[in-house]
Amino acid sequence: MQPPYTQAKQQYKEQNINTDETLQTLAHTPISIHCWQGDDVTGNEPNPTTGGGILATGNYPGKARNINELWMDLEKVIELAPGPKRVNIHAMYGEYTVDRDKIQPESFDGWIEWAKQQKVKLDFNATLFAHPQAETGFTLSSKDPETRRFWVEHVKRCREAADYIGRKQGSPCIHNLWIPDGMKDTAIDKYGYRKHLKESLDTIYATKYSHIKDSIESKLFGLASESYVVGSHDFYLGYAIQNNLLPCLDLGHYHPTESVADKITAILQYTPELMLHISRGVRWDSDHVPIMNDQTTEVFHELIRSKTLDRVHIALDYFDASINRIGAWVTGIRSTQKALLYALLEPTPELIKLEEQGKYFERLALLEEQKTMPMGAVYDHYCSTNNVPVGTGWIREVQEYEKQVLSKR
Ligand code: RNT
Ligand code: ZN
Repeated sequence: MQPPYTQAKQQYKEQNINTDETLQTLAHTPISIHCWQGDDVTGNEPNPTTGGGILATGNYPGKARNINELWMDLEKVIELAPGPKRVNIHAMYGEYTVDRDKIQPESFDGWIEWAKQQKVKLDFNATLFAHPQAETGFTLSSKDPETRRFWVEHVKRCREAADYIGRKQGSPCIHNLWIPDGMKDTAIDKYGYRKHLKESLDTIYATKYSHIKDSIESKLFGLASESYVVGSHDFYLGYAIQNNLLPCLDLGHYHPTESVADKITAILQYTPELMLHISRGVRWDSDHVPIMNDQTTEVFHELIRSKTLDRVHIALDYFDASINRIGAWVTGIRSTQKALLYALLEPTPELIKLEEQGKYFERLALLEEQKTMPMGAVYDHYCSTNNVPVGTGWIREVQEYEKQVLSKR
């Protein structure tokens, strides 16, 4: 009997798909792993607080209690998922004792050093939540000038730090901005808050840097911003187009039946690049562990079919504190890669031909046939050539790590 990969390769070849080339593309597509799955978005500040629209539910034992444990856990995660990775950090994970409007680029030297050892590049997020100055529910759009000044200054310093990181690592660092601003109940002066937000952004982005790419992330609603979100999709889309920034689309930040996939080729007519936060919305929560479902596969189909993969940055964003955190992390990474691989293994030229000929039954049937093609054998081959556990092997490794390390915390 032929090995499964040889068989799969042959089967895909019959559809004019070269699986080796496909895996090359996968091997050149980095996924930016968020650091905050490891400690339920706690961060590394001296007096951590929670709140500000973000909440990790659950209390599964073994959470990283400090930055060294977080690094150690991330190293395990990096080991268990194949392919190129970046690591996405938040300002609150820096090593500093000052307030957030005073942080310095050097506070991230530890991360830069660690990333170098791990052969990963870093991305960055300003942290405008879990802080006393964010307790009113408003930051950059606040009506209080001092609150606005504080957060504008924080984001300015974050962009400076991200530029420092980008320069040191020789690869642009994406600086993403998400703010929790909004209201639980009916807001009246929606225009006023949005005007403040626009002015704050104008001040922030007036400084140009050459080693960062700026992305801005919208949301539909959040904890305590159920009725009104200042930084809505329309707000940031307009701002991004007008100012040549990257919109950041988080898969959990839209109406459940709204297709994020469909937005991609619409937006890319107007912005050079965009940023994705791969997540999974479940009812009110936007941050469940991503799985390979219609939502994720459709997003990647869209990127492959439109040949825009190189214009889109793939980052992860979820936090589940109710299951083994390393397991949650790795599940999301591997599922994201599988969704991408599934899209890469599609006979797109053939489907386009059928579409142009008006052969819509054939288009639908061919699409459905893809679902039972042997993609698993191709992914397993990718794992084995990357020296990562094949198939379910990684689950046992997570269990072992839990026994040896996590259960002792
Ligand atoms: C919040 C946004 C944002 C955060 C991270 C921690 O709804 O999705 O991206 O999850 O910055
Ligand atoms: Zn997000």
